[in-house]
Amino acid sequence: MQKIGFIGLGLIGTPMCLNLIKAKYHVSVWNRTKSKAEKLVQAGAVSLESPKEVAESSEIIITCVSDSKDVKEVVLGKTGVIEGVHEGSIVIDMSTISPSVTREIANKLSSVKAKMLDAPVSGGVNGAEAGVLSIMVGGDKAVLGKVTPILNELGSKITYCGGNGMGQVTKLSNQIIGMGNLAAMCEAIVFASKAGANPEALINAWSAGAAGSWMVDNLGEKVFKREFEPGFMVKLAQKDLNLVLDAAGQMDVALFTTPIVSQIFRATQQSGFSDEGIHAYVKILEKIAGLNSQTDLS
Ligand code: NA7
Repeated sequence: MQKIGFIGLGLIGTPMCLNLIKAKYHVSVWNRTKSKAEKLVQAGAVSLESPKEVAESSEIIITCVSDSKDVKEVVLGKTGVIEGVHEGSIVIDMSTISPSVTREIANKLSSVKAKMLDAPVSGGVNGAEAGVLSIMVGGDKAVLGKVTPILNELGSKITYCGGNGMGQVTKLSNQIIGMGNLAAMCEAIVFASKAGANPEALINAWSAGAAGSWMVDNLGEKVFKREFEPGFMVKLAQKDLNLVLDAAGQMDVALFTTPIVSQIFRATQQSGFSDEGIHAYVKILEKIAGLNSQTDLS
């Protein structure tokens, strides 16, 4: 079985990495905050001292860190992946970052004969734990063929989207829809709650009709139960919408809903909810509407 290196053991990276260990792959790991690697070591991974070491001892290197600059740092930095790769190494970046930065990193890796796929994911922590993520892949299709068995351990839907950067373009467009959906659901919750609607009736009715969505099914009830632990954090949603707006600006594409949603996420962040789940977005709307708390569903 191929040797896999995993870099970035955050909320999403950790369960993904655990699934690879469970699938009996030989996995080495590196995380900036070393203590987060302990859980993986207990499960059978080997913890190494740098992304370079991980690349030296692996055929496939997966990165799952926060933003464009962070992927650049772990891949192209002084003790980065690029210093340890060998001919034929495959780097799979599963972070959500800028399409243009992705292409820049892929070009640098190809100059040392390593291949890169961008493979951002959708589905949150629950999807990562259950191994049912939607994985959007950019890069060489033949390279994807070589790592498909690995991606099958992480996701239930793998979509080939085109050359390098197109996985990221697909993911960013996914975020336009997803965060727009979340924003609409939060507005609907505040509107109906202020009118005195029953939370359970709302969720039942919405999910069965045209308003049904992943957001309604997964986060609607959490809003009513006031459960804001993150599956996907406010600060990362804000990061993704900034990536969307940057890329749209580069292409001169006018977007109308996304900038408003982004500003409300910024207000959510500035109000101290940066590390909460994305549905904390509702708290800003509740405040503006003079609505302090929702009825508990239970
Ligand atoms: P988290 O839980 O915020 O985790 C982020 C991870 O990225 C975590 O392991 C961080 O290390 C690591 N990180 C961030 N910046 C760096 C730099 N500069 N160098 C090394 N490591 C870094 O995010 P998620 O797991 O939810 O999401 C990860 C990506 O998938 C992100 O692009 C999402 O949009 C999708 P730390 O533990 O803080 O030392």
